[in-house]
Order: sequence, then C-alpha cells, then structure tokens
Amino acid sequence: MTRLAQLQSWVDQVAALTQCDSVHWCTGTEEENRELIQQQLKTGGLIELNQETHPGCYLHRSDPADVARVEQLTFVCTSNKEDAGRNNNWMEPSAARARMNELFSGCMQGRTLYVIPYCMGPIDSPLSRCGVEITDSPYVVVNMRLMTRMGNPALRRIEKEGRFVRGLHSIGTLDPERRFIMHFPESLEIQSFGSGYGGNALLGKKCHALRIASHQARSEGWLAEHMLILGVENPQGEVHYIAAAFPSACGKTNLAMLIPPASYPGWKVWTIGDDICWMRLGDDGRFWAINPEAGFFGVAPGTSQETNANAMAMLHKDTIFTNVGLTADNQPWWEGKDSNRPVTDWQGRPYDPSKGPAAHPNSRFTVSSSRCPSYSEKAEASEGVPISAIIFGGRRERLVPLVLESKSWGHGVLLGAAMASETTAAATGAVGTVRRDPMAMLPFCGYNFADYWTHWLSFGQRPDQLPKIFHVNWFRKDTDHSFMWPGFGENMRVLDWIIQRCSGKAAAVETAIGMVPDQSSLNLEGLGIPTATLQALLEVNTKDWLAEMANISDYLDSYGSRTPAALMEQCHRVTADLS
Ligand code: TSX
Ligand code: MN
Repeated sequence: MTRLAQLQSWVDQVAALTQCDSVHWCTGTEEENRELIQQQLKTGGLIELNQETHPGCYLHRSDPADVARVEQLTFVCTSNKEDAGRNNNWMEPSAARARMNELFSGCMQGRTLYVIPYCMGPIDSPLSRCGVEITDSPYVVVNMRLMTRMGNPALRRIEKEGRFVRGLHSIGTLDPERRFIMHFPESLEIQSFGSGYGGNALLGKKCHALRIASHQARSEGWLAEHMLILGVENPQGEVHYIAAAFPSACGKTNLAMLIPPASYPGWKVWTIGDDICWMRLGDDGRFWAINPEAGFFGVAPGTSQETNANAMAMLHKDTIFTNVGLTADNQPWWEGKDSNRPVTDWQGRPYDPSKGPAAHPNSRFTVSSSRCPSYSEKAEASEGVPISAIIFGGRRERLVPLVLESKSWGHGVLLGAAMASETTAAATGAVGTVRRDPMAMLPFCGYNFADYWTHWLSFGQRPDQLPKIFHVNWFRKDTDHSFMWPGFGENMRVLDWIIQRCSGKAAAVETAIGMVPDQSSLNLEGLGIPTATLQALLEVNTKDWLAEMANISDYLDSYGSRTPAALMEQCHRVTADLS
C-alpha cells in the first residue's frame, strides 16, 4: 500500500489484469528476505548450498532454455522509429502495448504479485533515480534486494518525488515463443514477459539503468553508460577515479577489482562499480559519477583466486548462484574456479564432461557490493566521484595498441564509437570475427546511436576540465598466438600511465591514431618483456590502420544522415594523418 495515488492505481490495475492471487509490497527487511528464501527452498526455486563453507548462499537453476538476454526479442518502442535507431528493434508503442496486454492477461493466476520499490544509486543522491518493478518471481525479489536499494527507503523517496520508472515483469510460461522485453522510454515504462533470466528480469539493471536511463540522460544532459568505476590511490593517499567501458568477455569485473602487483607497494585500487556508471557535469566542469547498482551480477566461469581474488573473497557468504555446478560437499563450482571436482552440472544432472561444462558459460553470482573487500566508501557518496579518465577497450589480437590517448574530446568520442571486439568461443557466431560495439552500448543504448554520439560530442565545451579519453587492448597476440601483455594485476602499469597523463607527467609519442607511451614512460620494471614485444604492443601500422579507418567510416556512415558530421570529420582527419 502506498499513499502515492498513481502508484497505487497502477498496482491495482496490474493486479486486475494479471489476476494474481495476492499482492505483496516489498519492504526490503532481513525478515522478509529470510521468508522469501525459505519459501523458495520449499518450492525448489532455490537450493541450499553448504552452509558451513557458504553461509547464506543458495543455488538457482533456471529453465535450460532461459539462460541469457534475448536481444532479438528486446524492443525500444518510441513513437518515431528513427528515434530508436538501427541499433534497436522497434515496435510501435500502441501495438507493443496491445501485444503485452494479451500476454499479461491472467498470467499471475494462483501466484503472488510482488511490488518492488527500488532506488538506482545512493538513496540520498540527486543523481539517483527510482523505479518500481512488479513481478511474480520471488527469485527476482531476492536478487533485486542485492542489486538495488530496495524496499521502504526507496518507496519513501518515490512518494516524495512522484516520478518513477514502471517495470512490469512476469515469467509467464517461459515459452521462448512468447517472450518479449519492451521499453517505452518516452513514458518511463518497461514490460518483460517470459524470461526469469537476470538481464531480462531484474529490470533495474540493463532495462532501467541503461536503456531507459540513457534516453532520459540525453534529454536531461547527463550520461548513463555501460562502464565500471574504480579509484586508484597512490602511496600519498591521492585517489584518481576512472570509468571504463568494455564489450563482454574483456574482464570488466576483474579490472574493477584489480589488486596492484608487488611492484606497486602502497598503491590501492578501490571498486565503485563493475557495470554501470551514471555521470553528470558538475559546476566545476568535471564529470561526477555514481554506480546506480548496489551489487554485482557477475559471470562465474573464469573467476578464480588468480584472476580476481577480491571477487573470490566475497562469494562465500550471502550470495545467490545461478546455473553453476556442485561439488560432492555441495559447494558451488564453475570452470576455472579451482582444482575441486564437480559432481553435478548446472542442470542438476550427474556431471559428464561429454555433455558440456559443469557450469553454464553464462552462469552468475549475485552479491551485495558491501561484501567486496575493495569496495570504496565513496560509492555511497551522494555527490558521486570526480572522473579523471574514461577508458574504452576491446579484445583485439592484432592492430590495436596496448594503450592510446585521444588527442581531444571529439577524437575520444571516435575511439568510443569505433570500439570493437573479436568474438570469443562463449559468444555466438564465428570465433575471431571483429564486431563493432560502440561504447559497449550496442545492446543497451535506448535510442539512435547517431543521436547518442551527438550527445557525447555535446560535452566538449570545457575541455580543460573534462576527463581524458583513452583506449586499451589487453589482448594483443604474438605470431605464435601467445598473449603479449600479462594483463590482470599488471594492468596497474597502464592505469599508472593513464593517471600520469591526466596530471601532465608521463611522456607520450604522437601518432596519427593518438598518443602512445614513449618507450620509457610506461613502467615495465620486472616484467621481462623483450624490447621487440614492447615495440609491437605500441606500434601503429599505417597500412592496417588505413584499412581499419575505412571500415570504421563505413560503420559510422551506416547510421545514416543523423551521424554527426563532427564524428565523420574526426574519422577523416585520422585517415588523412595516416596517409
Ligand atoms: O580479465 C582479464 N583481464 C583484465 C584484468 C584486470 N582477462 C580475462 C578475460 C576474460 C574475461 C584477461 N585475459 C586479461 C586481462 O587483463 N588478459 C588476458 C589474456 C591473458 C590470459 C592469460 C595470461 C595472460 C594474458 N596468462 C599468462 O600470461 C600466464
Ligand atoms: Mn554489462
């Protein structure tokens, strides 16, 4: 129950449409969470894990046909098709509503309807935004409690502000033929039917904090980005904050939780967020950023003591695992975790390597940010943190140098718009194909990419205060197919160079595609990287880059007449400098 009439009447209307048995207003309390978990243990929605090694940890097994986001069934429903852009599927709003009404009609018979008020961002921050998700999935409720500020405090803020994103979700019958994720950015609405999977069902995350928020951010003059946020503290106690966007399978969560190597005594990396960044220009001309999330919904496979010790430390308590395998003593297990052996796979079958991996490649952990050893207290600051540098990245075996600094804001926007990654085995499609993924927002930008680049370019007013923009590539390979850069903790050396560039310290060499470290300004002490390898890591091959620029130009052009001329000019200038 709420005293906000528009919220109460929407809930009443949805309850009537879905014909739910009962309505539960989520408070977000411990007690409520305990009850929801107990109830799911009874129905099999959750399975208890080893409570000695993993207190408060549970396993959820999804329907085997419901294990990932469904981009082909995800729509942006703007009144004008062009506003959604060729980067989105589009449906006319009233047609989409009619379709969804049919699906939601009577879909909660015999079920409880949960009303989840949530706040994306610190509860007292002017940068935060609220929403209400209605769902019939108790799994969604317990996950939303970890991923957002959920319950009474959020409801109080919503009642005060009177404005919130309306999210409606039902798992329906999980029929892949009757599954849709609809966004109505003009009226701040989300409707998701037929999937219980995270990105399709936890509406605060990709649907609200990226698709709806990016649309809202454009009209309000801020940015909602698919970026991690970290703080680098030097031995003098100064902290520089960095936001970074990478396509999937580049190790964003690992970078957000990086542990500086022994060669950086007294340095510390603080985690603000691992997935989403909302930022806005302050009166001081700097970008101030918050992490709208309150938890991590991370990919489990590949997470280990070696790749991400901070993540491993937080996954022993109060964590929900989805689609991982089990050891003989009921501990969660995934490929790459440790030398334990799985006995049960993610579908609950006896583990048989000939039937595939023990954990689904997209299996996940959900855990509160407060469990992360490197979690920054500044993540709770209502004013956010000031961003010194923005990093774009991609997985490229050839061509793209280890690190590159843009020559201007506009050139930096080009680096973001031209981002690309080679597909890995985990993704569908051919392995090794280069796929463009501008600002890592391809599946998440709630409006036309061409307008999005115009919006990015519009911030180039006070260039002296703006963050510097960089591009990194941890994935260069030698002719013998081995990685040239050690990556992981050693990426600290690249972050060090980036911060030094922001404070005008480190030297750089100007090339046609941007500034690269001069051979002595990147700290390589103790790495034993041969000079030839370093040269290759930082080389700019004119012939190959001319081909790349032609490809980028065609790609940007494919967005049509709305593609900003200033972006095409950046592209042409780089091409001319290469020639
Ligand atoms: O997350 C990764 N990062 C960022 C870490 C802060 N990964 C894993 C990507 C899959 C999600 C990386 N993989 C990184 C990286 O920097 N680099 C690589 C490639 C690589 C893999 C193994 C080695 C080195 C590089 N091993 C040895 O050199 C022994
Ligand atoms: Mn993401």
